[in-house]
Amino acid sequence: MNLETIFQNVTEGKEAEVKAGVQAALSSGVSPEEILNKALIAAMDDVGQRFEDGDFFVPEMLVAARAMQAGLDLLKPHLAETGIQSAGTIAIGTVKGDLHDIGKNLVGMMLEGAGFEVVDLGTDVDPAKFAEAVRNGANVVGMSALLTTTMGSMAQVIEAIDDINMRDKVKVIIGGAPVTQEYADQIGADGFASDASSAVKKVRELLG
Ligand code: B1M
Repeated sequence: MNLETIFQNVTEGKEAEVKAGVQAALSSGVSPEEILNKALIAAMDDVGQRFEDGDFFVPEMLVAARAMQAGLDLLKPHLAETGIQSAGTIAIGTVKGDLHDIGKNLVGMMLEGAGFEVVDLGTDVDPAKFAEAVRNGANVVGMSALLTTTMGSMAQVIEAIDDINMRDKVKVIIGGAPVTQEYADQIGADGFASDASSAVKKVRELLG
């Protein structure tokens, strides 16, 4: 099974075929990173483009997302490095109003693989819930937003952490397609990452 076939099956939302394709690619020695970037992520970019062009609608995006997540689940153990001691606790979530979770799951998976303890707060997460996670001992808060309309909630999370006087106890990292370093600077986040592996690097850097 080649990467183009996996790509095609993700865009068509064929979950079982995606699983079989990822499994076959892994068995034939294709690296997990290559499967992730050239087949799964590339396919979701294509789906997004088709949605923008009006060729795809929400149901098509949804089945493609499910197919991608199924492939991602199979890659998870292969993306994870093993035997590293927990280097800190990261509470990660998709901000209020936003249901996109594939990128957030991928970042969480990579952080877990890099030896961090990850507390997944889910999607549509209220600012108070992020603040509560800080009170419960998280060293890092990670926020994901995929919509320009939900990005603003990131600033509210930082405010909520400020309100419980714990801003100096935690590092805040943000990401997601519409998010930029400039936006991170603007709202006073400690870091921004454009993809999952840079997120791992950034968290390591922030925790020294
Ligand atoms: Co939505 N959607 N969607 N969608 N969707 C986008 C984001 C969109 C860009 C599509 C488009 O128009 N081209 C557009 C947003 C436009 C905008 O605001 N600028 C959009 C829209 C409009 C919508 C709805 C409003 C559609 C509607 O209902 N009319 C609606 C909103 C629902 C809501 O959230 N309230 C909606 C719904 C959905 C589905 C539910 C159908 C589905 C999500 C399913 C799911 O996640 N379980 C969906 C999907 C699949 C997409 C696209 C096609 C793919 C997103 C994705 O999973 N990418 C997307 C188009 C696109 O992005 N190309 C689109 C793959 C993933 C690995 O990448 O999430 O970017 P990404 O994560 C990356 C980086 O961004 C980064 O690392 C990840 C790995 O490299 N990153 C971080 C992410 N989080 C990070 C956190 C970090 C660090 C890095 O630190 C903590």
